[in-house]
Amino acid sequence: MMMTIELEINGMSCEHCVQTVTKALLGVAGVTEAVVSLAEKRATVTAGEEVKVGDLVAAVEEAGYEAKAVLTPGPFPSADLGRGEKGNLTPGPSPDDGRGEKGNGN
Ligand SMILES: [Cu+2]
Repeated sequence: MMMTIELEINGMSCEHCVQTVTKALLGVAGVTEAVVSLAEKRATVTAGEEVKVGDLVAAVEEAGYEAKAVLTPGPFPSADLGRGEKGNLTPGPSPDDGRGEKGNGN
């Protein structure tokens, strides 16, 4: 089974750096895909479950860049979804509010 690992990459300044980091990531055994974004300082790596985040970080650092695992809480179907969506907040009062739930103890 494949998993997706997100890394924050620091130190990249041009497309060449992107290539270098991409190659470094692809050089890790078990990695099938590595998409590196210069603008976002982000690497999205698709790899087998046996691949450790530490291995990826080490590979990037060996190539001369800084890498840091980006923790994604819970299942994240697509990182593109819900990004910069407007109207995602619920400003209205929720029906459960104002019931005087607190102050029930003591
Ligand atoms: Cu460069």
